[in-house]
Amino acid sequence: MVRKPRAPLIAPPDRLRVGPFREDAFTSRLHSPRIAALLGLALGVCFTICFATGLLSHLIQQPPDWFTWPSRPAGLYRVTQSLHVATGIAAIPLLLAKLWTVYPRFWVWPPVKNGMHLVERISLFPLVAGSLFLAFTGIANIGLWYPWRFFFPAGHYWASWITMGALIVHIGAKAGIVRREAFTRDPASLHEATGEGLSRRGFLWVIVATAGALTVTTVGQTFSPLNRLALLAPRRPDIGPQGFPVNKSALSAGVTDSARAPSYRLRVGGKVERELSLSLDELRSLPQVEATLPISCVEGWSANVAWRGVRVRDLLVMAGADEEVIVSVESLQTDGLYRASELNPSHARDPDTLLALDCNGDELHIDHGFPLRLIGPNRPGVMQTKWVGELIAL
Ligand SMILES: Nc1nc2c(c(=O)[nH]1)N[C@H]1C(S)=C(S)[C@@H](COP(=O)(O)O)O[C@H]1N2
Ligand SMILES: [Mo]
Repeated sequence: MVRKPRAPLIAPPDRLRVGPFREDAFTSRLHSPRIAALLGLALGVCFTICFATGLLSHLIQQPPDWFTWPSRPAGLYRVTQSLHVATGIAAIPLLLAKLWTVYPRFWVWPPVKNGMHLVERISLFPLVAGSLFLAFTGIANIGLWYPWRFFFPAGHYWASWITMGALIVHIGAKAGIVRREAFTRDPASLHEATGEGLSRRGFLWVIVATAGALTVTTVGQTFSPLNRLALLAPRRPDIGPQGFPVNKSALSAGVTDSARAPSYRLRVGGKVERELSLSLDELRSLPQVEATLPISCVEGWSANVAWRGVRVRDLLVMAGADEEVIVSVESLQTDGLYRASELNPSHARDPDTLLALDCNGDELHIDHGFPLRLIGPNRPGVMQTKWVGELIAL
């Protein structure tokens, strides 16, 4: 069956066809559907990985009833969050190149062909604005720079849903052209277009090289063989007191006095048979356990550290807490979003979930959480509470 081409909704008068609306207004051969399709594919892959890993991180930090994040494999969060940040960074040059390639389409004539075309064009606004917003807020967060009033995780999270919704509409509208341009055309057609300046193939190489260079100069913040190349990463995982970075110092958390107070006691309370109150000497006289575990910050850096301390599980058994209990780990810090975190039963019972007294062979530095910090396998850095004062069985 041959479909009749649909008539335009309204036919705009030809005398409006001036400036960028002229037929030959954009001459570069780089504004090509084939480049747009290839970049679109690469962006689709980056966005999907970035969205899935970001969603996962959100679920881990704010678990709904149906979601439980296990404590094993110990390094899984480190991998998913590194992927989130790396794909987000690689998407930026791809996105800018794609916008440049397709922006002449903004002036297509007639501006609206039919209802579907209108929906597709409207969906470009949340797609482009959302992508730019996510890229900007993500990069700013990596640099701990918050030039806005909203709460970063919430804004970044909701923008990602809007962007992905618009992306699905966009993919629906463009699947045919991508199939044709990226898969069924002869690769030699990249040579086809004549004209001056950069070739299409050269343009694609520049973009791939830029995305690659950005990845290589940032991923060393989590992938140690590339440490020395992490020129653009704000954190080097091997630099900081005791050989690894600090996200929040004791001074800025306002705990310098309470953490050093001789009257310091770890309290274990809530739904327990016996409340405990343990001095540092008493904690040191309990069985000490060693574990090498990463700090995996949501901002993409991670560092492996050798920890030593008391098992949370042992303390819960001493206090007579239920096996299935959720434990709130509370800091001496009196305010701040990250002053407490929860251990689900999988994490609370894990033999490597510790309240650490030492790291890399020495007593904890105060910026790493002296006198006592939580460290457990497969947890985001924000949930590795420092300066722990209390465990509360909920
Ligand atoms: N009490 C408290 N603990 C905290 C934080 C905090 O702000 N307050 N920041 C967390 C974050 S975001 C990270 S990445 C890790 C970093 O630990 P480090 O400073 O020892 O590397 O500590 C976590 N523990
Ligand atoms: Mo963090």
